[in-house]
Amino acid sequence: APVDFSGTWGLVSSENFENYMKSLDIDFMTRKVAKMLTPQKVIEQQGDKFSIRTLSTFRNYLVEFKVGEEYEEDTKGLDNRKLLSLVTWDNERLVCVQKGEKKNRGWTHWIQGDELHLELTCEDQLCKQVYQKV
Ligand code: VL7
Repeated sequence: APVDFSGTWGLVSSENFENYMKSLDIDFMTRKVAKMLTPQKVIEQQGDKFSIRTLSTFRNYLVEFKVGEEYEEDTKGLDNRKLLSLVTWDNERLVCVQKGEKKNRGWTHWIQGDELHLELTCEDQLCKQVYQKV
C-alpha cells in the first residue's frame, strides 16, 4: 500500500454535504441533524485491508474492505441501500466506486500534508470534506 491512512481524524470542513444528502434522498429532518455533526473517521489499515469507522453523536457507520476486492455494502443508518463497492488505488488515492441504484456514486480519500481529504459523489453532487488528526 502506497499510503498509511491509519488514525483518528476529526472533521474540520465540509462543502456541499446538504446537496450530497439530497441526492441520496435523505429526508429534511435527518439532513438538518446530520449537517450539524462533526464526525470522526477512525481508520485502521493493514496493507490493503481497511476498516473505516465514521463516528458521530447521531449515527455510526462501519465499512471493512480489501483494496481490489469487490464487497457488498449495506448503507444501514445512512440511505439504507445495498451497493456493490470496489476500492482501488489511484496512485496515492484510495478510490471507491459504489454500484447501485444511484449513478456516479463513490468516494476518494487522500492525504495532503497533515490533512485527510474526502470527496463524496452521488449523481451530479460532489461533497468535499477535510479531516485532521485528533
Ligand atoms: C459516510 C453520510 C448521508 C445519511 C446521518 C449522518 C451520519 C455519520 O461512506 C462514507 O465514508 C466512506 C469514506 O470514509 C467510508 O464509509 C460517508 C457518511 C455519509 C451520508 C446519509 C445522513 C444521516 C454521518 C455516520
